[in-house]
Amino acid sequence: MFNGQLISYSGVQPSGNLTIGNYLGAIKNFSLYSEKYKCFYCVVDEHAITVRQVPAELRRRTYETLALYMACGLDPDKNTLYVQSHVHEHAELAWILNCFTMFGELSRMTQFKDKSAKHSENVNAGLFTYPTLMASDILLYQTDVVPVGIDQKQHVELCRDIAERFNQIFPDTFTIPEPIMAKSGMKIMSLADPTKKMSKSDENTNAVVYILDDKDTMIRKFKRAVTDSDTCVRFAEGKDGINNLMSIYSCFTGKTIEEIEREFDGHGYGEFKIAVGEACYDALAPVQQKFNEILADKSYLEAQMKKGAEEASWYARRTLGKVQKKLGFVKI
Ligand code: ATP
Ligand code: LTN
Repeated sequence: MFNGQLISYSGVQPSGNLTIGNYLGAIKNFSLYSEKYKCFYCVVDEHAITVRQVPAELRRRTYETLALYMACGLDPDKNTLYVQSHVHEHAELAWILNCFTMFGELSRMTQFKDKSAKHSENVNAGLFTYPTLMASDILLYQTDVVPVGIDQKQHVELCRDIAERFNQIFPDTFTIPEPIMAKSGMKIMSLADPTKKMSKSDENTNAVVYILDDKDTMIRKFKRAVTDSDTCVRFAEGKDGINNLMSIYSCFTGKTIEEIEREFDGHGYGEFKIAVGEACYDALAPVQQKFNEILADKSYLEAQMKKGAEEASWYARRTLGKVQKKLGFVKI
């Protein structure tokens, strides 16, 4: 809450091409809050460098992620859309929060365990303290709700713990945020291994459907999706692959699982997979078209980036100033 206004905040890393997991689990839901909340959606480039990035690609993806926010329906006049490194308060508050976060808490984070196993040659301190930078993002804006996929729930809960700890010592500093997750779509699974989350940094590009994939590519990937030896399209325990495809189809068409089971009664997996690919493309084609238009106008994007950073800075400065004062930092 900021000046009586409810706040929604979230971020996406420009660490790869965005997937339908990012879309269904996060970005698609961002615009649901535009009317009732003051919304901040950030391209978190500082988070992305916890894993090595090629500079030119990071730069390109930062523009692309911002363009994709807009193409997915986030109006820059109604939402504050900006890039994390343009607002230096994020890194400053993160340092302070590091001093209120326990080593044991960070050690328990699943994402840290997964990413340090995946990047064993580069287990850097930033990867370890990643959740305090995320807490800083959220707390700087006195956020009420954080729309995320389920994999980020643990980080938002840690953010709540840090904020409560800080508030106990220095009362009324931070709003305590709530993670909110889409009912379906909060965890889209890999097409190659449906027990694993679909992830934009997966090296197997066949496991992942990107928002910007063309129609043939989408259909080809769904056709190759790992399923089971059953032939009947029904949602059941142990049928991870088919369950995942049914969830994706449900998210893109708005149909319930029961409706989907009825629709494909007597039809095989092959037919169903093609229908999933077509529904996915039909829903994303307008996003792709808008994305290409926005990305073509770099000066427009840069102007929006600047405007977003100025808006965000105003809020961030206020919270950081309050925190510094409470801590006893001398103001000059
Ligand atoms: P990386 O592979 O680089 O870790 P990622 O694909 O996990 O990236 P993030 O930038 O970390 O994506 O996540 C952005 C948002 O998308 C977060 O809210 C996250 O919870 C959500 N998200 C990511 N993957 C999925 C998924 N497979 N299903 C649902 N939501 C997802
Ligand atoms: N950690 C998140 C991205 C992220 C975020 C945030 C999400 C960074 N800062 C603030 C919500 C709120 C991720 O890896 N998906």
